[in-house]
Amino acid sequence: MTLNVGVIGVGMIGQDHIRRLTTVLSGARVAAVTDVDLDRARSVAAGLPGGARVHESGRDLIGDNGVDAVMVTSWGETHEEYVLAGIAAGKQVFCEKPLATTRAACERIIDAETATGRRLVMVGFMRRYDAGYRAMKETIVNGEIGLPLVFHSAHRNPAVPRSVTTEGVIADTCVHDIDISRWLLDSEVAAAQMFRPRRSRRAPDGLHDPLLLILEMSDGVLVDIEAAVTVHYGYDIRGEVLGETGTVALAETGAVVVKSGGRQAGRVPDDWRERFVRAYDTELQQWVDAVGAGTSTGPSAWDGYAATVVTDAGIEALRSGQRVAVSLRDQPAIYREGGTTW
Ligand code: NAI
Ligand code: ISE
Repeated sequence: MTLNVGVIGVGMIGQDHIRRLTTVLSGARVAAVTDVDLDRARSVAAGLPGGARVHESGRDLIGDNGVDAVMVTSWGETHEEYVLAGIAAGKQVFCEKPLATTRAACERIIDAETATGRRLVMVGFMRRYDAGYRAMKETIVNGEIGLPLVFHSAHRNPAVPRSVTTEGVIADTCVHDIDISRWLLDSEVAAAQMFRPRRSRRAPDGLHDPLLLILEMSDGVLVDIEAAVTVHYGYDIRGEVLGETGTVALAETGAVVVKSGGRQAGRVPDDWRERFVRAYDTELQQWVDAVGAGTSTGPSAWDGYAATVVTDAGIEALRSGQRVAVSLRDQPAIYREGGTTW
């Protein structure tokens, strides 16, 4: 059976996911699209083999009987409305990060999903499907480096639009490092602190870049997250866990290393699309397969909630200059039973 997917928001990642659903993955097709920019939605639909229905709103798309499952790839502030509407319609929803932009919004989603008694939401934390991060996790779980002590995570983007704010970097960029910290270390965040290193002269007005976010995990592990979004040289994701008896780090990602003229060089990816291309493919194939089989998989609404609670704490720490304690509500049973990717 082919899964008919409806896509809300056909900007950069929406179009990239539509490409993979249409030409890379198996078991799904894009049946309908919508966007506040209707011309963009029409043009994307026209480019699909056999076309796709264009809806005037996300709610219309969710109500379309020919849409089996919903993909939310619109701006973060709009996610809550569509995820709640998808849950109300009893449809499986793949929501790009962040699940929602506030703790309260994420809690409303958790309440709505919990009331159905089953998981309907998967959040797009694709790093969990990256071969490098999976090998890191396996190394830690196998005990090869002893207990983890410190995790260094660097998240570097070449450039960002002028509209991006310092707080936006925490909510939109650091959220990936926060999720991967919880997943790799298998523990929750207990407190957050923010530091502002010397500001890059290349940062646009109003943006403090880079930032340093320090997380205290509940088992005492410390995480330092360097977010730098104007590095110019490429998209560079780095990670190393120091353990009691060893260390495990992400390898460089280029296919080859060129040695010439006394120097060696390798490719630095342009952006997240290139760096995580396989991770996005795997993430979405697993979603399609799970939905087709009537089950759920992957990062849950609980994971989305936990990450947003920490980004909220990071933003508060940035404003106050203080250490901010983090606490989560009790975890509902549906998030403790099966359906995980590890
Ligand atoms: P974008 O600005 O390129 O595309 C967003 C699209 O959503 C635009 O076409 C916009 O017109 C549309 N839109 C906005 N509000 C809408 C609404 N209420 N209803 C329908 N359409 C609406 O943004 P981008 O970069 O594609 O990001 C979209 C989402 O995906 C964000 O939540 C972002 O954080 C996430 N994202 C995740 C990535 C990942 O690595 N997992 C990478 C890039 C983005
Ligand atoms: C973007 O929204 C993403 O999610 C990318 O993975 C991240 O690297 C980038 O900083 C965000 O703006």
